[in-house]
Amino acid sequence: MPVPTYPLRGPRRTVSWIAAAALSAALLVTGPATTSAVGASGADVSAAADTPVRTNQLGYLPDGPKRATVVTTSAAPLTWQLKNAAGAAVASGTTTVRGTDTASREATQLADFSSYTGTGSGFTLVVDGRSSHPFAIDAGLYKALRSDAMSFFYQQRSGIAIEASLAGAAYARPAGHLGVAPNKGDTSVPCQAGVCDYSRDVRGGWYDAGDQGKYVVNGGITTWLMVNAYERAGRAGTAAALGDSTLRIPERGNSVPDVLDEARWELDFLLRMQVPVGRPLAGMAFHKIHDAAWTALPTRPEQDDQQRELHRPSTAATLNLAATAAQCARVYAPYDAAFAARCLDSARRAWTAARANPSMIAPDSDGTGGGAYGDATVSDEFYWAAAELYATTGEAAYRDAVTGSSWHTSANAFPGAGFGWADTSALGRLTLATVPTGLSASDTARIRASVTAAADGYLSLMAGQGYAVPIPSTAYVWGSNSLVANNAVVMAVAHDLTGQQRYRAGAVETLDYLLGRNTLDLSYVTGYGTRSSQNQHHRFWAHQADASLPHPPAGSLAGGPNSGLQDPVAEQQLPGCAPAACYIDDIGSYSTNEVAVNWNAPLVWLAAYAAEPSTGGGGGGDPQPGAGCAVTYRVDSTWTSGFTATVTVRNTSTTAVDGWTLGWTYTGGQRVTSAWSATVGQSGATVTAKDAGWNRAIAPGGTVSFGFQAAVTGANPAPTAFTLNASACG
Ligand code: 9MR
Ligand code: 9MR
Repeated sequence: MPVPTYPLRGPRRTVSWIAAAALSAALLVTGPATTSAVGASGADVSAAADTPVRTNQLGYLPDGPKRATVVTTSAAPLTWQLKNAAGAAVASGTTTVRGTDTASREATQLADFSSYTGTGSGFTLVVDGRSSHPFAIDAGLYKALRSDAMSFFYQQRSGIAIEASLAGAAYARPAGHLGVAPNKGDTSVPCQAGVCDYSRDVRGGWYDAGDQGKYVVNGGITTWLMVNAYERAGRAGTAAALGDSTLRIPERGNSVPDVLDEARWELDFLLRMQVPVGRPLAGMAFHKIHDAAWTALPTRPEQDDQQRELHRPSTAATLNLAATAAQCARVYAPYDAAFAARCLDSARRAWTAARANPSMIAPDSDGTGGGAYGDATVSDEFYWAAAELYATTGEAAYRDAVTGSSWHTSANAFPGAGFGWADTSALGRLTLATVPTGLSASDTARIRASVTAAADGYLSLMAGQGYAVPIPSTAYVWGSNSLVANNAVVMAVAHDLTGQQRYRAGAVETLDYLLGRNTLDLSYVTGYGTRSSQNQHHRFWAHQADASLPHPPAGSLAGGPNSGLQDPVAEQQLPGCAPAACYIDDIGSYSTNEVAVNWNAPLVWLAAYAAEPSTGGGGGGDPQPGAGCAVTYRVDSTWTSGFTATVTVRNTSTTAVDGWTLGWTYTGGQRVTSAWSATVGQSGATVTAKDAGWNRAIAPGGTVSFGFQAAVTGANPAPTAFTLNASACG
């Protein structure tokens, strides 16, 4: 539903949300696919850091945090200068000494130039005579990444030719694993000996990573994140940016949001992985399908001649299917009711089968020819699946499974290191926090508070580090970049729930780390930044191993530093590395430098989030003399007897606001019951919201948001007018 924006006074009309969203959708696809030669700048990314002034190499959002880390032996603060493309200083200040950073073992200082809100490209930050890489300050910074990070999924598709017109000539390839020799899959795949005596058509889906295995467990979290990005955008009023014809995929123009088309490629595969009715263990999901033996590097998908095999069903895979199929039933219903019904039927059968077979554990030892994805603890997967089934159906049996799970009240539902394919309780929590359910208001409030508490934990982790990374120094494990990104997703949801800018700042600042503000002075996203990863472990994007093959396409996220050094290249090249430095951009280092669907998925989520206007409500633009203020009123979630909403006040004048009171009238009998970030009172139908003190100031062009919960019976009409008592707003 579009978010209405109400201009309060002054000649300037605020851009309506629909127009702004349509504009960003139109800008998303800009002709031919991005095929820009990765590393064409000639930058030698194998070298150590180029500059001690570490920034997000892509750049910064005008209204976002703008911080850089400076590595220096100086014990005293240093002067920083922000220079524009012409080399003129446009801002300056003094760094803050941070001391030694545990994860990188570097002495760091912090330069904060957040107060600069000018825009352009070619900015540099200069400290102590050293210059950062050039970067942009631009509200549209993340639009291309949103589209490229999604294209990664299209290009990972199994069972379909990758078209030059969509991916670029270098990335085109014939379909892999459609039963055409030398492929021995995936249209009729037998089980491993002793598992089943029939074959299944398990074509489609995405290849997991640099290998061409397809794993239900990892497909689950990946699909969930992608579909969640769309469901979340619907609440934020920004879904159009992920709508039809926004991506470079074959389904453009079919009237279904492109992000859902892409996710459906995997969902169709996940449904095929379910043991059919009438067979032993019907309803369970096979854990995975992959080659009998590891293929060599490189191996193009269509040239893989290994036998493909189904591995035994597991409880974890079955619950991943139940969770994502239940989410599918909810989110796809408006676009394809029959598909949604199929998803729900599959989800229910999976749930029932998992309950009947609760301890079919996939072992860590099953790692020949494909990854193991072993997971001995499945209570968190039960919780996640129950949450999705409950949010979709509202049925008591699923509610009881939610409230009866130890994960419903556990303080560890958001793991300190970050959620991941084996730790899925957070996914259940995020759904229950954001999708209206019949849980009591107090239970919902408690779940929401657990999201913001987790986000506050990540913020404090960031504050304690030289590079503001939301993971502890002990969490640089295989795929650490995905833990970093997943924690940023939690902060972004906390922002959605509360409107509090510090959470948005945390999520956005986390992108700085991934895009170059780190000890290696390296962007882990191919093609983004002056120095970026380009030799990730992949059997087709294997340019480093075979010059006739391409590098990974722009928008591919490397797994990131892994202090475990779990491959021969890392073992040989990185002994003694500081945790955050245990990374090498070498195709052989699969434990630090692979790509994977579950790692690119939170990148998609975050890029979509960071690409949208910060209020989620359009408007914005430069402040105009004589203009007043604008108010955005947004209902975030509704349930039978209540709702929560976020109200944003934007100062569109050129004078700072110091203290504000906002009023409106309800026509539907709504009663505000609690509020955050403002003092809200109600007398009859009239509601009055006063700043909370700490947020009394609104800079020119700036915004302040507050939220509240209210009771309602029946219709919930939004207020049609606001009165604002604030100096600059007249
Ligand atoms: O190449 C594989 C990579 O995609 C996986 O992530 C990794 C871990 O499961 O294993 C891979 O590497 C194998 C390599 O290609 C050949 N030697 C055995 C390796 C598995 O231990
Ligand atoms: O992401 C997985 C990581 O958590 C594990 O530690 C690692 C070793 O088991 O495997 C990772 O997943 C790989 C999978 O096994 C095979 N395809 C590539 C995945 C990413 O490296």
